Amino acid sequence: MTGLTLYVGNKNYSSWSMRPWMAMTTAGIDFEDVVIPFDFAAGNPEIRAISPTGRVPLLRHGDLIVWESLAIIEYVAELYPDAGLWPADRQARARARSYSMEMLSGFRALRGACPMNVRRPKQALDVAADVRADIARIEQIWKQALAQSGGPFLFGSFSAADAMYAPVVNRFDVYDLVADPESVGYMERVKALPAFRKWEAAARAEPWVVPEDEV
Ligand SMILES: N[C@@H](CCC(=O)N[C@@H](CS)C(=O)NCC(=O)O)C(=O)O
Repeated sequence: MTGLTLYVGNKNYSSWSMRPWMAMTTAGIDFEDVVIPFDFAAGNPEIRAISPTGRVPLLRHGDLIVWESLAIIEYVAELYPDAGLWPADRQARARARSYSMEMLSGFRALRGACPMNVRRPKQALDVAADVRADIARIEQIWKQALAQSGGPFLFGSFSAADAMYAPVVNRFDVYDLVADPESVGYMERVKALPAFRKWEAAARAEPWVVPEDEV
């Protein structure tokens, strides 16, 4: 056991939790996975008790706690430098971080209109122009990265950048938002990853329904 515990929210809805979970699982890093469901009406006192922001994901390593999805990924990448969480090439690594930061700080229209909802039956959603603009930028990112690396993932082999976009794969899929064969092909490769399938199976088995996230 590595002594790492990752606290995550509902696997059906918690897109921020999915990111470090996917990165660590796909990199083969052993960790304890603790689900603390959130509840939009009341908040969950269990989350507030452990997290300075009242949010998950949160990583515990001995006395240390690390919060914010990307900070968790960075910490784990430092702990396991050979796990390949970031691309080995410095320029590729810088681009992977730029794309990851774009995800962390942007795409608010898409995130607001189309919450991650793993078990949502696929049904097309009419979306506004600002959501379309977010979708177009993400497809551009994927296209550029795949062209430069040659695929199959954004930087060749699976990296933290793919983990940061994994919840978008669910959104594009269940709200039927993209048709470009390159985007769809990338999404199929992400969806086929054992880690993605494991997260999906756990999400489907959850009893909790968050009405605000059911669009
Ligand atoms: N910027 C944060 C966002 C974390 C976040 O918003 N987490 C949501 C779940 S996806 C949460 O904990 N919500 C708690 C609540 O709504 O009670 C990160 O990247 O980790």
